[in-house]
Amino acid sequence: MPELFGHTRAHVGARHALITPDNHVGSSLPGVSGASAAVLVSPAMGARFAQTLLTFESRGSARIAASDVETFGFVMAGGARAAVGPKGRRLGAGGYFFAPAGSDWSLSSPAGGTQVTLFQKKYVPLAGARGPRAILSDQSRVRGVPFLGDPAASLQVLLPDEPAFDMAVNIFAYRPGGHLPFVETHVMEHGLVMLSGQGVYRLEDSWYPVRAGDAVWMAPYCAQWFVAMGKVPARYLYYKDVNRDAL
Ligand code: UGY
Ligand code: MN
Repeated sequence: MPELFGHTRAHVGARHALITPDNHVGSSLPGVSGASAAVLVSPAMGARFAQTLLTFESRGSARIAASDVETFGFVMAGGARAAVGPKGRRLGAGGYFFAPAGSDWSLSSPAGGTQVTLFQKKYVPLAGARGPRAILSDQSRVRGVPFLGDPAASLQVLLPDEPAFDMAVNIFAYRPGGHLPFVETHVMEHGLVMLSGQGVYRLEDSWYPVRAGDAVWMAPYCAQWFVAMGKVPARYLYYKDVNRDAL
């Protein structure tokens, strides 16, 4: 729903940000053609990762060369062929891929209007461990488990929780009225996009109504809490850095 002129729910602060769909402005990114790329979270605002929304025309593509950056991509709507190094398959809505640092990746032959959320960070290698593997999968293959035993808040963990992986990406699904059990403050950073439904997010000492399409950045130690509101479940996809020492 568009906001009244001159008004926005967006807020960009030093330790958290809310970006709503009416704020998006596309950038042109190397390797991306026939697509708009809205960089919603980035080091330019203080984050240590990037969260980007790609929206493809039917002749669009993304062809990204191998580097020290790792990429997680989640198909929000539509579908496209995804390839990571030599592995490839078509992903529909809910499909996702993980391209480790050192692997090239691509998205091609998209249906017009396909939207893909990317989380990207510089990989932090772990001494003595091999790097993480490429993944092409779908949310429907990942079971949701009650978060800390609460059936009103269910968590799907999309990437393996193994020392090689230094990023986690999960989906949280809340029944109306379901909420995080307590106000979290932790060293891990988050990038988040609301997939469906609505609710209220507490970020530091502010409370924001949020709904599908909204993106949120939470810096390390940003106090955070969520409650789902309304008649339908609320779901969000989120990133966090994991499995590495603080120093
Ligand atoms: O994994 C998490 O830290 C998660 N419980 N945080 C959040 O949903 N804001
Ligand atoms: Mn958290």
